[in-house]
Amino acid sequence: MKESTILKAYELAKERYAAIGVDTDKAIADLEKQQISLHCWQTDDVVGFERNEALSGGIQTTGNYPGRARNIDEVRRDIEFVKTLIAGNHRLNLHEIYGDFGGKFVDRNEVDVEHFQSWIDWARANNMKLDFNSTSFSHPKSGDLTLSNPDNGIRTFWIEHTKRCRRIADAMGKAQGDPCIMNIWVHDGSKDQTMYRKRYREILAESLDDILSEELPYMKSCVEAKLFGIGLESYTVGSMDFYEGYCATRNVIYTLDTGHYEQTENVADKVASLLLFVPELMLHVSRPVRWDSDHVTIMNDQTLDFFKELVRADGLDRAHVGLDYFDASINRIGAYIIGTRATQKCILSALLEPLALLRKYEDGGQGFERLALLEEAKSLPFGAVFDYFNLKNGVPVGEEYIAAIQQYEKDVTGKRM
Ligand code: RNT
Ligand code: ZN
Repeated sequence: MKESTILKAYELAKERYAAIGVDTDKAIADLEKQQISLHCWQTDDVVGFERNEALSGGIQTTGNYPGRARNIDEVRRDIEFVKTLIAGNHRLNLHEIYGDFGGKFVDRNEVDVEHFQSWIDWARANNMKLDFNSTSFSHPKSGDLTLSNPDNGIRTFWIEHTKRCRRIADAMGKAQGDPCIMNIWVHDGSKDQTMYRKRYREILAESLDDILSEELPYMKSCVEAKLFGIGLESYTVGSMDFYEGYCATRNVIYTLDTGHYEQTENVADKVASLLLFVPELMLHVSRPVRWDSDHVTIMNDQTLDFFKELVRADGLDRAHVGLDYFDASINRIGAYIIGTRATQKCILSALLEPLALLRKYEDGGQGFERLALLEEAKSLPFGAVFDYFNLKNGVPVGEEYIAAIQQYEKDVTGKRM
């Protein structure tokens, strides 16, 4: 697209938004500051470098589009490419199974900072900060229960793993001069009815208390709630109620994955409640289709509403934005870009909401005016602002990135057999 056209369109959009009290330049500046934690696992279908085996443990990737990253160099190369197509400076979210194990088998209870040193160096060289995740799925000891397992041997194994992961996250945070956010998600649950709903939750709380008792100044821990996992449909130990209570009583960050709730539930509505009782949120922006399917994030009503609620609750500063989806049925790099840019679009849309005027109407009891402005705001020239944001940051505007990804497929991912 011609630069002058984008600039012209932006000038008109700026004027249009200003008329309802919205400063587009400020919205763009705020969006530029917003880091998104890119989930490394979209590059390789959540396989990692530990066993090179398909994913198991409550989650599943579907599709076999060619071009999966098969090793650490390919993951890094893909992320470096992804960065060239997204405006702003983002983070990389690693899972423990993505360690640099140097061809050796390193079990989960043996993992150490040394296995992530090359990631720390790579991140510094690429001007990226790291976030981290313990990995309790895809392992012979995963079974149905990890941190909530009554079997002491298995439970201790996973406690040790998670404690080690926290120390690795701390080393990452120290090296990057910015806290590394470490997420704990365990798939623990039951396929069929259990007579021990309370017991497993008690054990999980005990395990987490033990894990989180170690003071580590350069990292922050968060725990992820979920509705159910595949093969564990009847009961999830770490349900939403469990983690809400846990986070509120222990002052721990709550991980809100947008795919982890009932399909008819209004996930956006949770933001303003959670923010009253938990210190911060870690977001896993995803797209459930009929279930927690981890489809590529798009700019749909759910995601738009979600970020609007976050901005309305003044919560953007208290939320760590991360992505969590894994689509193996289309070009994986394309999936990455679509989801990241869609997330940015939703954040921008939230930042461009004429909130002051909407609230003025609400305060004045002017329900018609509020609804009318909400409706009109939907067709404001949002796209012109997003195009300008990308142009300003030197990345492809609009659909231009399709060609760039096709080229990368020709040169790189398409050659992976
Ligand atoms: C699973 C959780 C979890 C994982 C990643 C790979 O339902 O959403 O966040 O997707 O840790
Ligand atoms: Zn998630």
